Amino acid sequence: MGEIVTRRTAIATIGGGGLLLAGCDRIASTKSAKATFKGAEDLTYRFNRLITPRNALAPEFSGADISPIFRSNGNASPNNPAYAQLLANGFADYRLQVIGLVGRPLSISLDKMRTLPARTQITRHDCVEGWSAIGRWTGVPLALLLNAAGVASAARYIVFHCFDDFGGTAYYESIDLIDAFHPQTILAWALNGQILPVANGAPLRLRVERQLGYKQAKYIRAIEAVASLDAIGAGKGGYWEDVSDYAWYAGI
Ligand SMILES: Nc1nc2c(c(=O)[nH]1)N[C@H]1C(S)=C(S)[C@@H](COP(=O)(O)O)O[C@H]1N2
Ligand SMILES: [Mo]
Repeated sequence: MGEIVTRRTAIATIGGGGLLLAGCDRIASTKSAKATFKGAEDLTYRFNRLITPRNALAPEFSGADISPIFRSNGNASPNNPAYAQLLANGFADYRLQVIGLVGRPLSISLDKMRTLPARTQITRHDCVEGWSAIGRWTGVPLALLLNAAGVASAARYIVFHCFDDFGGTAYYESIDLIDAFHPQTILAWALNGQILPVANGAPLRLRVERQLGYKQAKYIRAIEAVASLDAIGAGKGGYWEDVSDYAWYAGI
């Protein structure tokens, strides 16, 4: 039962978001049409929240279901000197920054991340471009880091700042606190039992399993707790949301 409801919601979400707009550029370019789509997206988001329990889990699969190859999409190798330097040294000098509206900002090495309690999950990744892959992810629950940092009560979103860029604009994404504290939301450092490859987001990438592929930020440099998304990029909360009107809440 629950699965059917979830699928229907996914279709509604995609229809109200990026794919529909991609097919309707002319209509969407008028201001009022954009406002209507935005309204529909907000409604879909609220509807999803109404019918899906706060901590509903995304489906998990068995080892036999793992895709032989987990393809890479978007940037596959950040074109950034700071990243290249970190990579050349096996990320020994990498520090994940946890900043913004937190009581105790954190700066955590990859070695430290690998000693923290980890969660492993086999899940399906769905990209809006029309492909899916099942992979086994291991990483640190984001909730653990956020609790260690002490998220301030004014915070409403968690923003992910990435090393890679498109035409000079660094990739960024954001999620709300419900997804940030969801048990399957992890900062993955391994894929299919191997150290996370560069093509899939080394050294750390987000897995937020109830949303589409573009929300799964790779090459994470910093995590920032914020009260509003207004000052992040153009204000819609993510790179593709800002440049292509993709839905901010990409529920599946
Ligand atoms: N930093 C960063 N994160 C990113 C992207 C990107 O280009 N840069 N692409 C997104 C898209 S559209 C998808 S489908 C997935 C692809 O993840 P993969 O390369 O592991 O398949 O990462 C998402 N996160
Ligand atoms: Mo994607």
